Amino acid sequence: MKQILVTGAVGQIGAELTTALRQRYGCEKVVATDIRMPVDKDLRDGGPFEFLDVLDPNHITRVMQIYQIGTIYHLAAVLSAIGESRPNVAWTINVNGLYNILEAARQYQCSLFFPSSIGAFGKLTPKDNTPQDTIQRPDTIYGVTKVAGELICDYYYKRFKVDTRGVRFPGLISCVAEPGGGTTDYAVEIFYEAIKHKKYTCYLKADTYLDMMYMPDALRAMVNLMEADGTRLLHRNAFNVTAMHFTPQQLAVEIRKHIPDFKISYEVDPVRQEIADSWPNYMDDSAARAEWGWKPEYDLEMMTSDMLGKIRQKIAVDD
Ligand code: AKB
Repeated sequence: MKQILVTGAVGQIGAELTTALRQRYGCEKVVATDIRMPVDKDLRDGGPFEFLDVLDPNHITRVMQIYQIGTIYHLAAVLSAIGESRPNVAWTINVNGLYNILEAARQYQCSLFFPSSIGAFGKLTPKDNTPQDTIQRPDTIYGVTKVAGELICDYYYKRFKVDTRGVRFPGLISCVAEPGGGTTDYAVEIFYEAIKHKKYTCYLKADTYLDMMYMPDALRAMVNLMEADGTRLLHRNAFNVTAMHFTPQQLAVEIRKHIPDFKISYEVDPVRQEIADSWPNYMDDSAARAEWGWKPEYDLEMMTSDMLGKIRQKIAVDD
């Protein structure tokens, strides 16, 4: 088996995916890369780590020449809310970075995983049971880059036979690396604040529905899709995948089952609220279920209980 390259390995998804891939395929098989050095010792020393700026094709070529890369998980990206404050950076990293990685995948005959997002939808998209194939007119630069990414991945498969695959992730909830600059980040922050201060001020309105997924399910989604029989894939890229959908108010009710005096208040951030209002309430992920057997394990109840337990342990160790 050839090696696996992970870009953005220090980010929210990358940190956990790198560990999961090393456990599954062996430490030396997984080359973690980022423009930031990992603070986490296991991530830094648990297998090869390379400094890699996806905007520099020479960097990418150097890493491809050192290692025998067969699969790339391209996770280096700017999220939705930060994208709105720095649209040029979002475009450059999300589009040019992906293009450079696709070119490397073409030249070195690698398969490629690219994460799209619920951000690829917009106000004109049906909000409930959002179909796999539907209107995509996003209003954010992040969404524009994700639609462009979905299309160029399809193009590289059709034109150059690069084995591109991907999903549209909902908000991801995890307790290892924190997200940064996303619209769905509240669903992670709330747990830390609930444990530390028993209160949380949410920047989205109480009744804002969004799709969400717990990180263990997201990791399985990526690995299962990349290991799936390619002949069964009709869509290949941008599969809708989801595990649960809830509002901030509903999440607070669930947390209160464990921390009865937890209080939530609301101070709406208009930028993030507008982004959230343009995204689906919940997606139809039947194509992913039919084509490669997608099935989530964690619902709201299981995720909440697991998050609270793990964050309590983490805080106790840090103290
Ligand atoms: C964000 O909020 O920007 C991301 C996403 C849903 O793509 N978590």
